[in-house]
Amino acid sequence: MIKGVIFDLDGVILSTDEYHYQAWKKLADRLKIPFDREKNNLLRGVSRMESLEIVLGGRKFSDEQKAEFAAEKNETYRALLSEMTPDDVSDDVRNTIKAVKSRGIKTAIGSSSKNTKFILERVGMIDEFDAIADGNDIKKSKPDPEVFLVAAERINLSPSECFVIEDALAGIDAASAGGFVPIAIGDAVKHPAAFKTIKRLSDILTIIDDK
Ligand code: B16
Ligand code: MG
Repeated sequence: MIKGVIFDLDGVILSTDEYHYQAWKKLADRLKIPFDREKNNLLRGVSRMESLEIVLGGRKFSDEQKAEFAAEKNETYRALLSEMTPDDVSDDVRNTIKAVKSRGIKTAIGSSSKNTKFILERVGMIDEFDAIADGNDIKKSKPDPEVFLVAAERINLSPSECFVIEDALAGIDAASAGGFVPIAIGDAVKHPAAFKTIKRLSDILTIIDDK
């Protein structure tokens, strides 16, 4: 039986994945590096510095320049985030989290983002989950399972008792590697290791009730 649901943040709870895209696109355009939505999909769930390496595509820059590029992207991203309000949370997401909790199931966030708490504060969801594990808690980002293992430990559950909801291929890899039950949404639905694929978050309620 499922006792916990660990939600990814960007691209699952919120559409901040679009802001990541816009911020990387702005940097890539400035550096005259080709960047499109397909390439952006490779950045889902991956840490900021690893994402930068993918954006740069092997072009040579010093570590100092790379640190500046990452800071520049984060500044653009944070400016977009600072415009967010509770209205950015969809009714489907709000109602699903409420319905999961009403079944006595624990909830957690498992995100690679170091901006997780800033985002959750902006949209008024900082107290919504039983636990938050994010990019500040881990050494290795997805596809390593570390962030989900930290989240599961914080809600006192073992991986096999938890769903992990992910929009990233790297996130499904991470969930599988950690022994979680991976549920895919968005770009991740093409991953063959997904236990189930969903179109909208509320679809997990049927899967929970069937399992
Ligand atoms: P930051 P998630 C991930 O969040 C994003 O999918 C990924 O695109 C981003 O590079 C990563 O967080 C780090 O984010 O620069 O804010 O620390 O999908 O795991 O919630
Ligand atoms: Mg994501």
